[in-house]
Amino acid sequence: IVDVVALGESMVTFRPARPGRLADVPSFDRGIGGAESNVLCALAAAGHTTRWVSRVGADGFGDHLVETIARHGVDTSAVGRDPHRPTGVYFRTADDRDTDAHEVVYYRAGSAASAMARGSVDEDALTAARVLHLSGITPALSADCLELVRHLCGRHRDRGPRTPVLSFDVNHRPGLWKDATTGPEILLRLARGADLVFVGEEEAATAWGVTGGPDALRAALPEPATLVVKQGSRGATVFRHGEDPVFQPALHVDVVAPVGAGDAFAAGFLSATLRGLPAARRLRHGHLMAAAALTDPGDLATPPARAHADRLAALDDAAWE
Ligand code: KDG
Repeated sequence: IVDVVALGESMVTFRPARPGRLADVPSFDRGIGGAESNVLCALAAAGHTTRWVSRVGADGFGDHLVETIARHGVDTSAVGRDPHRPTGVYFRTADDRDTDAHEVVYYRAGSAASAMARGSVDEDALTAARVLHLSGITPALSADCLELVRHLCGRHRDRGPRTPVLSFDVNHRPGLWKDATTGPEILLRLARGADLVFVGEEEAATAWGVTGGPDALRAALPEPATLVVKQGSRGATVFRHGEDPVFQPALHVDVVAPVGAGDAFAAGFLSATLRGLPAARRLRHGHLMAAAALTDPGDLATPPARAHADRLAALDDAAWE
């Protein structure tokens, strides 16, 4: 079995070669994106065994995704090819710190991955792992994807505690849900059934109207054995059953592009969890991976190697305040 398996859609991404409105930019740099494969690539860089389960089109973009993700050290043998549907792609503005002007345009409706369903993905490949990582993006892709995610969570729960551990990043993408209420309700129910949940404070306020900080979020989500509340540039708090919450400040960096930072954070936290490190170290490894992503323009940054991350995580508190 591998350390972490993840199911999700990945896309070829096109980022304008210079800042400005999509309407004005004539050329784009190609990259890859996809929350779950981003997590796996960062985990592979940290020395973990990983597997990506997905579907792509039988086209050049599908080839590029599979080849690139495999080159990061992720097992892609359970990725299916769909001869009838394309690989998803998306475009976004280069400077997404200006949120008013930020544009994200998806071409993923009807994609190969959006047709993932029970029967078209290898379920054995999804369960032979220590951790199964899912995100709230997949259930937004189609009714079949929603049913598949519900099935994986349900099947998982029937088995009692719990192999693989079910890790769930809420990843609320309002633009992917048909209306403003269904998505958040589904995400809340899925999060309640997971063992380990990642959610952003702002994300929770937008999706669920939960304000009032990490304690209020824990009150709204008491079920997961581990709840990680990301508090933007301030830091993150982890709640674990039977233990006091632990807050850990984030590193201060000059943000180039926030996209992919949540995925990187999840990878760092999962890596340190798999290694049995204490809660504060798990958060620090999350912050270190996130810092690498925040200072890189693409969706997928090169994370620090494990030994390097360990040295940085071991710096004393003064370096982290
Ligand atoms: O988490 C970063 C992702 O948003 C990006 O890589 C693309 O998975 C993606 C999505 O669906 O938004």
